[in-house]
Amino acid sequence: MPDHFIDLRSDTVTQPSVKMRAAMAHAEVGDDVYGEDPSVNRLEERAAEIFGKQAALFVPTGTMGNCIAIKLHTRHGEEVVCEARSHVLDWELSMMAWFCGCLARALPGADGILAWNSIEPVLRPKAPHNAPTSLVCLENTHNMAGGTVYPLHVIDEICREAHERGIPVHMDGARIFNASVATGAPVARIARDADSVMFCLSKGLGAPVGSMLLGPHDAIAEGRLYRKRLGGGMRQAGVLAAAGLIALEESPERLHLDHENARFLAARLSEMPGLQIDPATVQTNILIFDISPLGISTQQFSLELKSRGVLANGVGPTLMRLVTHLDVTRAHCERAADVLAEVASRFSLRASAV
Ligand code: TLP
Repeated sequence: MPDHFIDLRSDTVTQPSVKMRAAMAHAEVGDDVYGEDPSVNRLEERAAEIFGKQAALFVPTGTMGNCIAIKLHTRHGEEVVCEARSHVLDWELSMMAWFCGCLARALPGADGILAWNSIEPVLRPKAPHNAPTSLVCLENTHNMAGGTVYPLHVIDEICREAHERGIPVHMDGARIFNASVATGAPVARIARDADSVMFCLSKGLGAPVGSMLLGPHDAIAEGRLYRKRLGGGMRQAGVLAAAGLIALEESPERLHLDHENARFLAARLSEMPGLQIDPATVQTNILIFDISPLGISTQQFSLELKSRGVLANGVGPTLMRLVTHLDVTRAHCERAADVLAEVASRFSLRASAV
């Protein structure tokens, strides 16, 4: 996208920093399929250390990381409990079914957050008519619920109760560092009891490519084979890992700025005619708001914003999403808010005239 656009479509759109590009240019590399890429090995060791897990696997995307995790924990024909708007269900081209052969048991969670008392009744034992539940997936932060964060005691209870029944828990922690900033708890504490956790280097942390899957040695060794099967054996991937290491070490400490910018935008949006959002629900870097009172589609709303230099996507017929990230400053947010106000006023006037 040309420079003059303020891009709030996702935190995936960030550009690698000058420091990342320099590290990529000078990265020590080897063939990672042979386990010989020193930069990838360093990134995997460092991620495992930060998360307090035995091992880590560098994967090209969060989608691949989640898919490998689900495959590791399940067998064909089994059930996976997940939230009804979760990324593993809605945004990963049904890899849970297509590759893992599993059925999603989708549960609506208030603000995207599941609780043990809603999970327990849908668990299915192995029985003549039942495919057993073999995994619980938690998404933290929850993207489509607006970047919401799991309280620690909720994760702890879900993991404890699931484990008592022999069911593992996978955490889709694509934005777990945002959850860490919001709760003040280290990522190792948040994911402490999860059997596997995936996080993305290429979202708020700002790396150009890559995600990590973490868990026990044996599972990650097997995960390496699934990564290869899925075409994710990336050879001299150290050029990517070098940027990932910088993202991992340096970016978490600036994420609070993205959260402050999201709260600023939410406060402004809540005062605009025809836009519905409760600013108190914005906990991290994602805002979701309803434009139904304007009487236009989210596609049209996006086009109106785009023609004024702001990029934002619809995530449903009446829901829009804004995501703050490291390439969006407070000044950008102020400009974007002015543009949103102009479009909202114009169409709410038109809606009230009809
Ligand atoms: N999310 C993307 C889109 O796919 C919707 C975005 O713009 O937010 N888990 C969660 C919670 C995610 O939000 C995403 C990406 C992924 C997994 C997958 O990561 P990638 O895009 O690397 O496959």
